[in-house]
Amino acid sequence: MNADLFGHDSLPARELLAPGVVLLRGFALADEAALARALAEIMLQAPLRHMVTPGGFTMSVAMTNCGDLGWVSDRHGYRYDAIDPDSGRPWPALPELLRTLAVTAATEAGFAGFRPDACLLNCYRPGARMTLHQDRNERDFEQPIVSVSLGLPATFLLGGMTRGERSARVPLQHGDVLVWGGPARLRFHGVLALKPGRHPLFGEQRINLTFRCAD
Ligand code: MD6
Ligand code: FE
Repeated sequence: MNADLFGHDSLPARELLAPGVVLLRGFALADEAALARALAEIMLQAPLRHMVTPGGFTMSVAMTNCGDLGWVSDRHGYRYDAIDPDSGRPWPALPELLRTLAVTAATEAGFAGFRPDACLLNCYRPGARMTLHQDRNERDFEQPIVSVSLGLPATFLLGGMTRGERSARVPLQHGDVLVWGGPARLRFHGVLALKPGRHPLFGEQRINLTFRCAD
């Protein structure tokens, strides 16, 4: 076994899960402390909130955004907006550290030329989950999505092109980065209810960052 390709848990550092879905295990670990500081600052400027779906349900995942555009949901639908509806101000800027991490991960996964202009922060407390969905509010589906997992582990559901298809279960750990694009860009996906636990740096939660090119 090659120690450079395989981590201590013997799983490959880079794995093609499906065409267009690349898991980069531990890719964000080196930046964990700086990421924690950057995220705390963003959440001070734009606090986490539970958005409401167009159908009137309050989401169990708490969210906020940074970047030129932020993803928002309310009774009118899903959209990207330059203004935080809770404050009436622009979203916090995308920190260079986050942009570099996302662009480097995309390139590493075979998606050179990623231009992230939006970063959605998802915060899961125990019991919170994300039902199966497609990400289709972005303008250009040629651009990938880069997803960074921090804190408690979770089970990601990798579905097919239709909602009814069986999903694969992908365990995601602190520091893992999932790059999602090309033929996979419109696949259904979700996250199972978070199990209780405590992470040394992030506490009793999982934070997921999804970097997108929305505009
Ligand atoms: C999450 N992720 O991991 C939710 N979307 O908490 C997503 O919804 C997602 O990981 C598009 C591409 C990658 C993702
Ligand atoms: Fe998604």
